[in-house]
Amino acid sequence: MSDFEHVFDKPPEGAADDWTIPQDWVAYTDVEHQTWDTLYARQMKVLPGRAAEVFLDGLKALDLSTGGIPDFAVMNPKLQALTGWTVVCVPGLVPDEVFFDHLANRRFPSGQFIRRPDQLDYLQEPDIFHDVFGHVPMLTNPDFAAYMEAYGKGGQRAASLGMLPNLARLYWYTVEFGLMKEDDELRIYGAGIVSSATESVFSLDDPSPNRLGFDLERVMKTLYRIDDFQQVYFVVDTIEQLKRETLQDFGPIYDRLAGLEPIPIETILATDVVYTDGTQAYASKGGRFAA
Ligand code: HBI
Ligand code: FE
Repeated sequence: MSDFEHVFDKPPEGAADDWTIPQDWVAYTDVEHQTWDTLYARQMKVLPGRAAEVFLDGLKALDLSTGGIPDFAVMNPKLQALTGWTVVCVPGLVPDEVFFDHLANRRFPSGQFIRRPDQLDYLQEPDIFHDVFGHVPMLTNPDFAAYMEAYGKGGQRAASLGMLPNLARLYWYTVEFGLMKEDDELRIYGAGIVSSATESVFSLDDPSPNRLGFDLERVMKTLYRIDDFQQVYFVVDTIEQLKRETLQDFGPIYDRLAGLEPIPIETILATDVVYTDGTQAYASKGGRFAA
C-alpha cells in the first residue's frame, strides 16, 4: 500500500475524528475543473447504450454536467431529497471501520482530490471523479441506497467475525464492477467501470473476461484483482435482487464459507449461469503490463 499517496494511519492534520475534511470547493484550480470536464465528456461518449438506465437517470437527477468539479453544497440537497444519502470529503482511503460507519449512516466518503492530467487513464486510488461520477448516481436509486447502507452495517460485523475478505469481494463485484441485465442485454452499473473509459468498453465488448450470473455466496468466495481490468464480471437481474439478497442474515453464509479455499478468478463452475465463457486472452498476454 506504500505507493498510495493518500493513505494515512490516523486522521491527518485538519481532518475531523470521522476523517472528514471540508471540500473547499473554491480552492480547486482551473486545471482541476478541466480534468473533471475532460473525464466527464469522455465517459458520455461511451456510456449511452452501455451504462444501466438507473445510472444514467441518477446522473441526470444530480445534474453533474454543468461544468467543473461538483460543489457538494449544491449536489447534496438533491441527493438527500431522493434517498437521504449525502457525500462527505475524506483525504483518501480511510480505515475499514471508518468507511463502514459512514455508509451505515448514508454518508458516502469521497476523495477530495482529482487525478493529475497525466493520470487520466489509470490510478488505483479513488479520486473525486471515481467517487462522485462513479458512485453517487447509483445512490439516487432507493434499492441501491438501501443496499449500500446494509453493506456498511454488515461491515462491522464481518470484521469482528474475520469475514471481511469475503464481504469485500461482494462490494468489489457489485458496487465497483457490477453488470446488470436490462432488456436482455448487459449493462454497466459498477463505479469502477462507469468511471473508466477503457473498462466501460472492455467489460461489455471484449471476448476475454468471463461474464457470469450473480450468486451471493459464489461471489463471496471469488478472488479479484485490483491492478487491471477484471477477469470475471457478475451480472445481477435487478438492483432489487441485490438489495433482497443482502438484507438476509449473513451468519449462516459465513459459517459455510469459514475455512473454504477461495475460487480462482478465471474458474467457471458447473453451477454458474454463463453469459460469456471468456477467452482470458487479455490477462494471458499480461494485461496492461504486456510488452
Ligand atoms: N475508503 N475512501 C475510501 N473509499 C473506499 O472505497 C474504501 C475506503 N476504505 C476501505 C474500503 N474502501 C474497503 O476496503 C472496504 O469496502 C472493505
Ligand atoms: Fe469505488
